Amino acid sequence: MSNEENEIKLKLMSAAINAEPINNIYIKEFENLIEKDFKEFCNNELVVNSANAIDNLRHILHNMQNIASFPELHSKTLGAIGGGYSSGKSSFINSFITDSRIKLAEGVLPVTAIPSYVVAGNSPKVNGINDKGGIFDIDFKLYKSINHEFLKEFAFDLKKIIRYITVLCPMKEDLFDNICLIDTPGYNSPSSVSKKHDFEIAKEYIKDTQFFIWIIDIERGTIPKDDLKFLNECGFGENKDSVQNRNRKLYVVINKADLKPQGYIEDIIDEITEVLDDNDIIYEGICTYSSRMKKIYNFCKIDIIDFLLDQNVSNVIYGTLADILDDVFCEYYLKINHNIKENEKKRKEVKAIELGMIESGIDLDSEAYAMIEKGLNKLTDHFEPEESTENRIERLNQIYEQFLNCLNDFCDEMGIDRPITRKLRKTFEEILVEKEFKEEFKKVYEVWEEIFIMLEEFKNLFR
Ligand SMILES: Nc1nc2c(ncn2[C@@H]2O[C@H](COP(=O)(O)OP(=O)(O)OP(=O)(O)O)[C@@H](O)[C@H]2O)c(=O)[nH]1
Ligand SMILES: [Mg+2]
Repeated sequence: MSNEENEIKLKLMSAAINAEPINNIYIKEFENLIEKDFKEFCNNELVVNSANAIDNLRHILHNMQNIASFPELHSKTLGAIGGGYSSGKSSFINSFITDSRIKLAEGVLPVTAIPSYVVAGNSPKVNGINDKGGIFDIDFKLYKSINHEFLKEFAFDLKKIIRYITVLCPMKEDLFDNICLIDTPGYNSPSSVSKKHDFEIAKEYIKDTQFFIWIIDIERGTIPKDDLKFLNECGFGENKDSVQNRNRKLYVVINKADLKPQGYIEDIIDEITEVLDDNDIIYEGICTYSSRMKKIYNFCKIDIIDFLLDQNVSNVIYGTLADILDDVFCEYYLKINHNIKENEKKRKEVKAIELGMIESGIDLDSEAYAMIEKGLNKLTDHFEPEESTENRIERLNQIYEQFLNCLNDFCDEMGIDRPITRKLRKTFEEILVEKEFKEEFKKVYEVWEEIFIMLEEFKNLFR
């Protein structure tokens, strides 16, 4: 290694280690609310699995940290690019970047080691975000060479310190002004420790995304079994409920089509479509593409450009985060009410037993009756509320409001749009009614969509 190379590496390492997180009072406040106030609240309310609730609140916090580190991302629709290693994920993104100075690292050996969040912007900029949420500059030239091999030369695992990289660069405008593409490491990189671990990491990347583009190398001749397994685990197959799949859309790209003759390209798209259908994978479209030639060869359903155009709408992040918050506290609201009603029901049942005994003509002065009555009274006490319903709901309202105000203040400071209705806090009843309405609407919409597809197929039959 030359002296110059050594120096570059040292510089990167110290920048990555020393970058301090953005100091944002609302992020600190939100963290404190989780770690102190909410944990205390959970000690009083045991009706809900608090571990899940805390995970969801931390998920909001994590999003707030991401927004603060890279504000250009906050209103974007997130799309992850996934697929086997060397299938051409990074090259696929490169094919849309219009400034030759910026390029994601590509290569035949496993390359992408740290995920990159790529957003369109006129002045190119590459930043690394470390494990504390601190930001540091990365030189364009250096960025091109950050791959598995490069990272191996460090004495420790730099991947654990650099959480992700953000890339601002000129891209095809009409397609990407509202999109952020995430370049992920292959889910099956041969240099990795364990396949299961890779699967889990890759799944984490798609957790917050609205769409997913799956890249297959045309040279594989089909869609590999592991790809199908992965897509299924991500909720695109029959196994829809396994991972939260908030209406995420899937598009499949068969890459490197420039390497094959036209006849082969036509056959392979039919073959892969058939396998996807046989495995009940739900996808919006599939195409054969060459990242090298920047060319679409053929497609099924819609082509990749139209798919990207459909995704290119601004994403209201506030709504997504506020919905998660609502879900956490609505669950408490429902469970507290359920718990109160259940106890009331049990008290009535105990009373009914007592009345039944009296009606049966039991000797009220007998020792047996006295014993049973004592037992029943104890049972009634057991179901007696220790605290009034009003108190419990009031405490719930208070902590919910603290979280919501903190999130609102944070969004205002970051310039994130908030729908006007959210400025007035809704009651839990209103939130629940709204949720029910949304679910009903979704069901009706799905039926309409099915009818529409059937009509299209019917029309095609007579063409
Ligand atoms: N001929 C041809 N080669 C391609 C195309 N796309 C990518 N490649 C090549 O395939 C190899 C892998 O491409 P990458 O973009 O690094 O693949 P990746 O999926 O990002 O790989 P990992 O990050 O290692 O998982 C590189 O050598 C690319 O030059 C294409 O459309 N045509
Ligand atoms: Mg890559």
